[in-house]
Amino acid sequence: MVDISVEMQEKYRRDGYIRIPQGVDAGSLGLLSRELRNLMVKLNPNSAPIEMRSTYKKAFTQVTNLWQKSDLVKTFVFRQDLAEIAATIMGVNGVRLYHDQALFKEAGGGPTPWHVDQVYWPLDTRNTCTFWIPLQRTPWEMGTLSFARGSHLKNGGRDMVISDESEAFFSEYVKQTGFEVSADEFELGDISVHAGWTVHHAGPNLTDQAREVMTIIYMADDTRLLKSPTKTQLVDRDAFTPGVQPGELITTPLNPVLFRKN
Ligand SMILES: O=C(O)CCC(=O)C(=O)O
Repeated sequence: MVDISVEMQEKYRRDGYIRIPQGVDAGSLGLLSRELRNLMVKLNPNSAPIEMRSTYKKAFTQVTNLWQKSDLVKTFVFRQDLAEIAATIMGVNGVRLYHDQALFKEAGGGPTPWHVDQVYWPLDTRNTCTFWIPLQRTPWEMGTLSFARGSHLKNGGRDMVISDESEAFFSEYVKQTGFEVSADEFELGDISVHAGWTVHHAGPNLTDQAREVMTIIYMADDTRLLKSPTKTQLVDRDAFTPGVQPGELITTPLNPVLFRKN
């Protein structure tokens, strides 16, 4: 595992996000990229031309739990070194997989509206994080992520799903609250990590090349299902933690432990 200093751990917990330079060997991303492209051609749910799509579907093509479709993807998603980084920066004993997803923002793709991820997740913990792993060098104009620094520690907008309304609400909220907004660019091998409640967005893809990203979403290994999940969260429950009842520990075969300290 790459070295994650105490300063990096503190920064993640204070800011709600961190970029890990060269967190993964660029070599393994080449093979992953080729595999994901093939899978995305087969599984792409966005058949409509971009101008006919909703704001959500203009932002990216999303396919989840690709580890179940390919051994190569499974080997990547189950990497213990990445899971150990997740446990280290969150300061937990171990992590389970919540799910993976590929997020491809095609050439000319729209912005990803400001939002928080955890509004969708029926998870009774603050210890969740997304590893956002670009599969090419990703400059600002391809649609990088930006984060509102420290927003995971405040409660604004926690009932808003990704939409034109979330974009309008959070743009104003970020300005009014005075959050600093990050603007990192990514070399191949860099990893972005953000917490489930961190307010973030991504720009449009202004280039003529797709912005390909693989994500892995981790949760602390002792995570329970919320006692009163919302309707939106129940959709995620059925997809990613099937059969788990409110208040129960999440231990389904879709949520294996990927790292645990001895
Ligand atoms: O890749 C994007 O455009 C958005 C990604 C995102 O919001 C996330 O991974 O939480």
